[in-house]
Amino acid sequence: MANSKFEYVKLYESDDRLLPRTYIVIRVDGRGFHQFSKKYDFEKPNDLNALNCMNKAAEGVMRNVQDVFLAYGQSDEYSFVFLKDTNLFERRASKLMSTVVSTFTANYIHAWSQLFPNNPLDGNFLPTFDSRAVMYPDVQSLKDYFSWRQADCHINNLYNTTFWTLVQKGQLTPHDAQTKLIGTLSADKNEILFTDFGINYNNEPEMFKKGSILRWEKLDHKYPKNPTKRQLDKYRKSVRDAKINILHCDIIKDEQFWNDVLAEEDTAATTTPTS
Ligand code: DGT
Ligand code: MG
Ligand code: MG
Repeated sequence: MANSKFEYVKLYESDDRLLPRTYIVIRVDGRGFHQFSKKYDFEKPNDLNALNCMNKAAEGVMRNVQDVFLAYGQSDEYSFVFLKDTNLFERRASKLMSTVVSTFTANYIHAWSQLFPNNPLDGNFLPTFDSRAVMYPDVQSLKDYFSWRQADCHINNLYNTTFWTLVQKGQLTPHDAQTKLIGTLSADKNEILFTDFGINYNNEPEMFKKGSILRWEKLDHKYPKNPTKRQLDKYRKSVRDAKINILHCDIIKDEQFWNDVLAEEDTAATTTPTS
């Protein structure tokens, strides 16, 4: 109802456009996944199917939300980075966050039915996720953001692996295992695993130690400027068919990884619509 006397209410909508020429990162995180993982009996400390479910959900976001060029996930969280010059939803934070988190949740539930055919979701205990948007002004802060998340993955996984080994193989109570680990450094935990249980932490699965990185194999599906219906259909088909690679590499130290990713981002950015 254009120009009605009610239209003034639109003035109450706040302008939440994120700053131009910054890397927008949206992180989703499972709500109450401590309880959720108990309810659905996840393996401790890592449940392969649960992590794959997160990866599938993230792939759904990459395919359905344009201009996401990189994603990183661990535990119950996933971070998505947009091309620096994206103009999706005019960079409005609420639109970006709500689209990413709802697309992620829908895909998580869809993937669940395939990965857990014998463990269906209970309508009273469904998975939900929160999301936040953060802007990073330059490549260094973007790299540091990912290093922070990967370091978090490493610290938690080493702790959890040692804790659950003490409980499951060492027959300690959770309380005693926790007490034993107070004040220990990484080297001490590696030593406990190796000396007491013959476990070389280095041989643990890479996905558990490093988390998962999703990357387009090639960014050859750039969003067309002011697309016609035909161009849009072609774009959608190319995104549907494009391959997404999943990596479990070290993104803290690997300069080559960042050189490759950012070279691709640069190429794509020059052809991304800005209006
Ligand atoms: P929040 O995020 O404040 O709503 O609370 P939570 O409970 O989601 O806590 P958060 O996000 O800090 O920690 C993630 C929880 O999810 C943590 O308790 C461990 C659990 N979790 C995630 N992945 C796995 C898994 O593969 N296996 C098991 N057993 N637990 C997992
Ligand atoms: Mg959580
Ligand atoms: Mg979390």
